[in-house]
Amino acid sequence: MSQKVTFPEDFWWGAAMSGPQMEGTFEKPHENVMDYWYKTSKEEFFNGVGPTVATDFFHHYKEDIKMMKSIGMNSFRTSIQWSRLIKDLETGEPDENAVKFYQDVIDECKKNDIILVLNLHHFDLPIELFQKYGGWESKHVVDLYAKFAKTAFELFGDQVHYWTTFNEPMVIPEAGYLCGFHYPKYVNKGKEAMQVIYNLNLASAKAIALCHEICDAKIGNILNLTPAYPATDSKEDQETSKIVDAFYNRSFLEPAVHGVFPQEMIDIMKENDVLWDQNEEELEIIKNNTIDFLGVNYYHPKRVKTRTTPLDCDYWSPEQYYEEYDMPGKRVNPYRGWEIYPKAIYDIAKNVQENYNNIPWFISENGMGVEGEERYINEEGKIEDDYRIDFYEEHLQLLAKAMEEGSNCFGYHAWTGIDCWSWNNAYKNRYGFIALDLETQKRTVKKSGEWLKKVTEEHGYIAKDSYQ
Ligand code: BGP
Repeated sequence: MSQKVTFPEDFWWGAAMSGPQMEGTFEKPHENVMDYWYKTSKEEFFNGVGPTVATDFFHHYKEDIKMMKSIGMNSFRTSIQWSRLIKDLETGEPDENAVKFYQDVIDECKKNDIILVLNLHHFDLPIELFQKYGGWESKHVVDLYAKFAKTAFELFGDQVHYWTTFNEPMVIPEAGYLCGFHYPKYVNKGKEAMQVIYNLNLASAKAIALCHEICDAKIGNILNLTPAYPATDSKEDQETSKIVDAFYNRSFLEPAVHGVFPQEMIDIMKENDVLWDQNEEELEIIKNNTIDFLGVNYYHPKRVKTRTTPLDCDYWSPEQYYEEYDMPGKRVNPYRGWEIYPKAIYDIAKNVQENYNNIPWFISENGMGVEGEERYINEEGKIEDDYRIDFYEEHLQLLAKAMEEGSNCFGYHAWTGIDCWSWNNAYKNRYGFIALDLETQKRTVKKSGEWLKKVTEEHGYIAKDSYQ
């Protein structure tokens, strides 16, 4: 029997994007780590395409914001690039062109009655701060980030009502220091990764303190929560999944909401002599400056089993406690290689409800990247991305169920509004409600964009199936 899946009338519908993936590098006073990575290793990027032009939001923001509004979005997130806004990285003095650009984006959102969420960091540390100070391993960089945040709040804090300190902070140590996916591409540097986790939490708390002092706005943090499911019911695998959860999820979720770090994580670090450098004053700052709301990026779960073969490296790493479990029969998005498991969205929602004060939260990213979408173009020139609509409907149904049971979710943002550049996949996998022609920069609404409009008008949709 068909069932209507409904959402509150004031629910946020929208999408997330980010400065470094959208704007292009025009007129930026500094390069960020991703710009530098591309400049020095072009061959590592799909078809050699870099962030230089990207989706050219820098020149197209007016039409883009209008177009996003036209497909029903009432809210959207983008990020201010540190490497664009700040001219003098040591003092936090802003760059005039950048102030004008971000002010224009804010004005355009106001004009179109779109709630803007401004994020302060989307993997885009200015490269000089990595080269001079070692990047996020350095507490001086934490203070420079706080200066950047202060400048942003002073400039725009009276006009932007929702801020976030970081996008997926865990990806910085995980992809940059443990797995080697992102610049600086270190592998298994566990001790350094732990210091980065601590410093990012400290930076977030410092920015929250400044936001509350300077503006009348709410501030959150956007975390990629990847529930860690054990391969079997065995006690060992269950314990392993708790350790993985502590290092990869709770390392940011606990301090963000409760102001403290997970005790089992601290115990393991102490046992292995890799505890980060911390002091009482900093821990107080983290304790006293927690988030007002939580953003959750959810793409795929993490399936884990207890490690049976020793990790081949000289460094300590949380990976020595577990191995990825390749579950037979799992659904996978073949273009990105990520498991599709909508039920995790329900599990996340219940976890936030039951263990994190039922804090107001929203899905800040969820989506499906597909390669070669031009094969789905119909006679009218529109991409018929039914697979994406199915993906959203399945996830939303599980979200609605958790909300019916009381989880305090106030919105759903997809990744992404308009196809955008990605960290070394460049434009291989497309995620947008709106297609981008890279040659002409022409934007065309996809079928999923039309679907979104209808969903927002009807505050829900009729489910094709009942997903569990
Ligand atoms: C998230 C990031 C986004 C975006 C998305 C899709 O982790 O916050 O920036 O890129 O993933 O992933 P990808 O672009 O790697 O396919």
